Amino acid sequence: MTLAYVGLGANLGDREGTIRRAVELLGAEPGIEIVAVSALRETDPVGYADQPRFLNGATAVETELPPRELLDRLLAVERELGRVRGDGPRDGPRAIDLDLLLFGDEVVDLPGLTVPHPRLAWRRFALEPLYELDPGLRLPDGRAVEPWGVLAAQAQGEGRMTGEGRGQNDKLGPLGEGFMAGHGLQCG
Ligand code: PH2
Ligand code: MG
Ligand code: MG
Repeated sequence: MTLAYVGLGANLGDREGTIRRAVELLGAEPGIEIVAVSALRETDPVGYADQPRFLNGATAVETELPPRELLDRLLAVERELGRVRGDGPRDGPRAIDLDLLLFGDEVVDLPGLTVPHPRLAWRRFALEPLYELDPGLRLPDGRAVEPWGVLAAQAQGEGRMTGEGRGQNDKLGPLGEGFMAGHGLQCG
């Protein structure tokens, strides 16, 4: 069994209703058990600004499935709830978005599936609910999942525009004390 974390997001239609339904459907899948669901919060769109505000959260799931199959289940639930891929801009509006953020302490690098999620460390809307679910949570490389690192990154001008995880920043999140210390900042 693996404890995995799935990011929950929506910015079209009945956002909360769709997210709640997604968690229900996920928990009804064989081999997936919902352990906890974070609070849902309103967040400003990141990456593609000209769209409605999101509702974001995260859920912790226990699963027997390998990561690829868990991802397939996430995509199936997205489809069942009306998500159509391939239309609209990248990072644009969506009725439901289920992202595999963490899969135990495994590092996964497969075509179409990178875990930890490559942009996790830059996304406060994903880090905050993870931190809420487990303030002691760590990435496979040992860094703590602490949302305030992102704030520091944005203050350094590395956030929204260039730090969204594209290119050079893909594997370099601003997480944790190491980052904070490296930027002359203190946690707390
Ligand atoms: N998801 C994106 C792009 N931008 N911004 C917020 N606030 N929340 C999201 O879930 C989100 C986003 C791509 O999946
Ligand atoms: Mg997403
Ligand atoms: Mg997604």
